[in-house]
Amino acid sequence: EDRGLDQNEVQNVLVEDARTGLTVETLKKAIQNNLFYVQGKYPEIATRNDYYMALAYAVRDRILQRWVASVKQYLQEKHRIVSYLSAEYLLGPHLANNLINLGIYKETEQATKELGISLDWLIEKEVEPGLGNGGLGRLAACYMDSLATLEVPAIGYGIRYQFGIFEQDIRDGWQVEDTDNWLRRGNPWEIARRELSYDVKLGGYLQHYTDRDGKFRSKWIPELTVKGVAYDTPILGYKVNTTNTLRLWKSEAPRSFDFQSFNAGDYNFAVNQKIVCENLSKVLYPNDETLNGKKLRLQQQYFFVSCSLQDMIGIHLRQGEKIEDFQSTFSVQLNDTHPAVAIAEMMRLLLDEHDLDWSTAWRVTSRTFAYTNHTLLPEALEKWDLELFQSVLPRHLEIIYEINRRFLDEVTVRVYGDPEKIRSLSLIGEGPRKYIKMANLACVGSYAINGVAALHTELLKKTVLKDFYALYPEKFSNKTNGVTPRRWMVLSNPKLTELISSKIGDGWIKHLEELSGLEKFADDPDFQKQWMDVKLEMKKNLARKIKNRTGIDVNPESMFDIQVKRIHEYKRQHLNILHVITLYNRIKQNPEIDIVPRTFVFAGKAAPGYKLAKLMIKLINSVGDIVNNDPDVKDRLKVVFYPNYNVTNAQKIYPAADLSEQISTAGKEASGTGNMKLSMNGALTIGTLDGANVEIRECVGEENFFLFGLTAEEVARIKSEGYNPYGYYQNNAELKLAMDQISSGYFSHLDDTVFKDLVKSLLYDDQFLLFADYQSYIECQDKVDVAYRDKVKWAKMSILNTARMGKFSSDRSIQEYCEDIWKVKSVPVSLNGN
Ligand code: GL2
Repeated sequence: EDRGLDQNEVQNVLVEDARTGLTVETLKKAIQNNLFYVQGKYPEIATRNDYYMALAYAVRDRILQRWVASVKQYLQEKHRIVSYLSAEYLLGPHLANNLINLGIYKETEQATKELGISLDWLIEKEVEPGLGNGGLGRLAACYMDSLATLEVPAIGYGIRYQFGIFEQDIRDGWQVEDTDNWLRRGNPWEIARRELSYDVKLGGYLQHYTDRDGKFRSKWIPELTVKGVAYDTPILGYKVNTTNTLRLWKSEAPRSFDFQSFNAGDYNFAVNQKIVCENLSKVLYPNDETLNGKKLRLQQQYFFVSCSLQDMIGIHLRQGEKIEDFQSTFSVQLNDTHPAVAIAEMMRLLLDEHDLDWSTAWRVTSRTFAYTNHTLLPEALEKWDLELFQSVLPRHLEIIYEINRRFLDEVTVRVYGDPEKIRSLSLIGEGPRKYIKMANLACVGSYAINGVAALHTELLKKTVLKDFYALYPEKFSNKTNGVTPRRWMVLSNPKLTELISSKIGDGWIKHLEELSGLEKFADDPDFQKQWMDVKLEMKKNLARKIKNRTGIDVNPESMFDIQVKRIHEYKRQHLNILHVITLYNRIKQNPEIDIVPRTFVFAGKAAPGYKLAKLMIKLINSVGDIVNNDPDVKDRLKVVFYPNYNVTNAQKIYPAADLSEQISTAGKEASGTGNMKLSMNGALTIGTLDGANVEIRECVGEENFFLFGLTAEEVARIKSEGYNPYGYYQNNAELKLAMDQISSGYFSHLDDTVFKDLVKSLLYDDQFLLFADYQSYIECQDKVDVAYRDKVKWAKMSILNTARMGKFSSDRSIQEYCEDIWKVKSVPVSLNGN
C-alpha cells in the first residue's frame, strides 16, 4: 500500500513557517535570508555559488525537519534498522533530486525566477560527490533512495573521501586524470558531527595473557590509533517524510596523539602522524573490479567498518538492549567483500570489548551479516596477503584463524575430508605466500548470500561459490539489481515523465510496474509522435553538449548509439569500435551505400593503471578523428568520446539514446544497471545474454531486443576446448581489414606502434572472445539498421521497452531484500507533533 503523502497532504501537515514552508513565498524568503545570514552577501554582489548555497540551505532546512522527525520516531519505538556497509556511494548531485523528492521543484523554479535567477543555472553549478567507481557505488545510492522511499529505517555507512573518483580529460585522444576536489566550495548537504567519533586501532602486536578468571586473552597493542568523525548526509524518500542517514567517516588524528608527542618535544613526529591518520580517508581507489592489495586500502576498509560497528553497538546499547541481542536492532548488508572484515571486527568487539564468550559472539555475528556478491571476475575477488593483513590487523588475523579452525572442523565431516573441497572452502589460501580470502570470510560469517541478477546468482552457485552453495544452499538467493526511477527518469528526463504521466498518471514514479499502462498506447500514432518528439528534443540537447565539450557536430536525426560505462576489456568497447570501422570501410568501398546515419557516443573512465583500457580510449578517439573528418563519410557516421562520465553527465546522455550497447562477454557482467536506465528511457538494447540483459529481454520481449553472441555456457566450452582468435581473424574479411588498419597505423597517422599491445592481445589471446562474437554482432547491427528505418516500428519498440521495465526499479529490489533477507518493515514518519 502507498502510505506516502501526496503533495497537498504534505503541505497540510507541515508547520508552515518562514523557515520550512513549501510555498513559493516562503522559499523565496528563505533564499533571501540565507543569502544574507549564511553567505553574508546582498543580491548585487552575490555570485552564482552564493545563490546555490542559499538555495541549498533552504532545501536542507526542509529536509532537516523530516530528518529529525525520522530519527525521533526510530528511537522512540523499537524497529529493526537496515545498515548498509559500502566502501562506495556514487550519489550524484543532490539539489535537483531533493527538490523532486520534497515535491517542490515547480515552486522552487518559480521562487528563483522571481528573484531573477534561473534554477537550471544553479543546478548546473553543483559539483557531484563522486564517492564511487561505477555500478557498485551507484547501486548503493539507488538503494538508499529506495529504502527512504519505502519508509524503511536505514543507515548507510561509508567513507567520506576527500577526493572522489578522478576527473577525466582527453588530451590528444588519451585519458588524463585530474584530482576531484569536490569539497573545495564546501558541502551544504552534510552535517559534521564533530562530537561523534570513534577510535580505530591499526598495526602493532598482540600480548597474550591469562586473566583472573583463567581465561586466555589477547591484548592488542596498536602502532597507531586514528579517529573517525561522522559526517551525516540526509537521504530523503520520494514524497514521504522518511529521511534516512548516510554516515560517512572522515579520518583524523586523535587529539591525545599530538598532545603526547608535543609534550615529548617531538613536534615533527606529531605532525607526521597527523598526516598518516588523515590519509586513511584521503582518496577513493579508482580501480573498478580489480583488487590491488594495497595496505592503505585495507586500512580504509577496516577504518570505516570499525567506526560503523562501534556506532551501531552504541545505538543498540543506548536503546537499553543487551549486547547479545544486537541482531534484533541491526541487519548489516555487506556491499561486496570490501567491508567483509566487519565479520572479524564484530567478533573482536564482542570478545575483547564486550566480554562475550566465543560461541555467543559467533551466534550474534553470524545472524547479523548478509553478503552481496557483485562479480565473478577472478581479478576482483579480494585476497589479502597474510603478512600484510597481519601487519595491519594482528588481532583480526588471530580471530580469522579461529573462525577458520572451527569452520573446517565442522565441514571436514560433511565433505568426508575431501582435501580439494577443504582447500577451496578454507579462509586461508596456500601458495608461495599465504593469503586471506575475503569472499570465504563473508560466506562463513553471513546468514544470507546473494547475487545481483538471475544468471549471475546461478553462475555463483556453479562456479566461484559452489562449495559454499553445497554446504549452505538455504543461504543463497538472487536479488536482481534495480535503479531509482526518481533520478533516472523524473530528474533526468522531465519531458518523458510529463508525457507518461499525462497518459497514466504519476503513480508509476513509486510503483514502476504501472508503466505497463503505456502498452495500450504503443500503436497510437499521436502518442508515438509525442514519444519520438521527446526523444528528438533530448538528442538535440545532447548534441549541443557534445558540441560544447568536444567541438564535434552531430546530427540529432541520426541514430544515437550509446555505450557509457567504465572502460573494461570485458565490457568490449573495442567490439563496438570494430563495428564502427566495419561501417566506415563499407562506405569507403562503396561511397554511395545506403546506410543508417549513426552517432556513436562512448563515455567512461579507465582505471589509471589499466593500460589496455586506456589504449581502448585512445583507439576510440583515433577512429573518431578519421571517421568524423573523412569527406566520403558525408557525416553519416560520427564517433564521440564524451569526457568525464559521471552521474551528472549520465543524466544528460541516457534520455538521448536510441540504442543501448550492452555487449559484454556472456558470464562476465554480473548485472549491469546502465542497461536498465537506458531501456527505461526508451532505448532499445543490443546485447548478449549476460547479467540483467537476460531478464530485461524476458520483460521487454525478444522481438524488442537485439540479441547476439555466445551464451555463457558456450563461452566456457569454447575456452575449455582451446580458443583460437587468429583463425577467426584470418577467415573474416571485414574483421581482418579492420584489425589490419588498426595495427598498420591507419587511424594513428601511420604510427604502427600505438595500438600494438591491444592488437596483440586480440589476435593471440582475446580472453573476452571479441572475434568469436564479431560476425554475430555485425549481423545483429545490420538488423538494428533495418528496424530503425521503420520509424513506426521503432517508436513502438521504444515505448514497449519503457512500458515493460517495471521490474527494474530499485524499489522492487529493496522490497525483496526487506522481505527475504533483512526482515524489516516500513515505519511511516509523521511530522505532527515534531
Ligand atoms: C559491479 C558489476 O560489475 C555490475 O555488473 C553490477 O551491476 C554492479 C552492481 O551490482 O556491481 N561489480 C563491481 O565490482 N562493480 C560493478 O559495477 N564495480
